[in-house]
Amino acid sequence: MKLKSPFTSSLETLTDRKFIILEAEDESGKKGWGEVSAFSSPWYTEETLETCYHMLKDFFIPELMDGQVHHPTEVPKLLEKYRGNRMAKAGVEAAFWDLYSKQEGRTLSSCIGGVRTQIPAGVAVGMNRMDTMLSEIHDHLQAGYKRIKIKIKPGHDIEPLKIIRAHFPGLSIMADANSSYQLKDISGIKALDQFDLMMIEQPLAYDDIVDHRHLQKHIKTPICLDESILSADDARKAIELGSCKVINIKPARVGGLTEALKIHKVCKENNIPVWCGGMVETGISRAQNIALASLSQFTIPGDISSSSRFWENDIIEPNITVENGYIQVPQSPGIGFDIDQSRLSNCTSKIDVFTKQRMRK
Ligand code: OSB
Ligand code: MG
Repeated sequence: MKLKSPFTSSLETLTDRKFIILEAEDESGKKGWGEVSAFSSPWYTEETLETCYHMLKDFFIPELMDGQVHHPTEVPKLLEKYRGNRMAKAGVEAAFWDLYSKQEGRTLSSCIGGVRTQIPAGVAVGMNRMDTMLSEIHDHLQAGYKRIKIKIKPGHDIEPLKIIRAHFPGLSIMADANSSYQLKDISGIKALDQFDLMMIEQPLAYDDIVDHRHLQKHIKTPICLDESILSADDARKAIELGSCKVINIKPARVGGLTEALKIHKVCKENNIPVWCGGMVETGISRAQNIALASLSQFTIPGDISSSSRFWENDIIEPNITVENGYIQVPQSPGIGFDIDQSRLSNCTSKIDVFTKQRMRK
């Protein structure tokens, strides 16, 4: 799927997006949908769509076909013996969650303990020319977004934030560094305190928890961890150390909704606010994210925007829309959106079918 316009972070410019879309079907023909939102190259996590395909085809799907899944939380248990590869695991678990909620005739939100009927929308703005960024932010505010996230990196931080803050004095702004700073840049990061940011996301290394603790002691701006929180245990350790004051939860990054729910629980017990991140993904993942963000500890608007933020044509119907800054949590069973089959087949390049029969040796 081609993005409407390129999206640039400290690490990568995305112009096109490929996905693995999973459809899980039960004996009665009910279907559930999931998405693997790994990227084509390993710039955000170590996984790629190719490694995910390999994991799914050669390990995860055969394992699930051999076993019995009565509830989606059993998916991570069955896959536990395979290390890592969280995005591949999250994609297949997502299909089971959608299928399970449809079998139950309930919304995904209610199956996972959601309490909100609408969630506040937020939007991420990539690095760009200053005038482009300003008009983009202006348009997003016009469309009702409550919160803007700006991508930053050393050398592209103070200046853009100064200008943006001057143009939008009361705006809720957060900044995402995607691990582009080092501990020795501490004075540069401290200078960001003047902009009254809601938080700075993942300033230091993608796999660091300890150095963020040192940094947090020296800056006022709350640190939010994204890349370095892969599990509920990571969340517990980061909170215990004081390495962050906020956590971004993305089901894809942590191995699926079950682990995301565990992180939510740890954060709730420790009064750490959370928000739901995004991966420039299709409506299938966005729908799952909406359900997740309906849980009580999601008190901060996440990177959950409308289908039209990145796509001319999303693969779900109806499209996700933002009204007065909010997205309604859908009321129909499962993820609550249908798949636009013709749109999906138009952008599909390859289909594999796995059945119990075929998997039996
Ligand atoms: O770091 O949060 C991130 C997009 C792709 C990969 C990582 C990140 C992002 C975003 C945009 O910041 C989130 C979105 O709107 O989908
Ligand atoms: Mg991030």
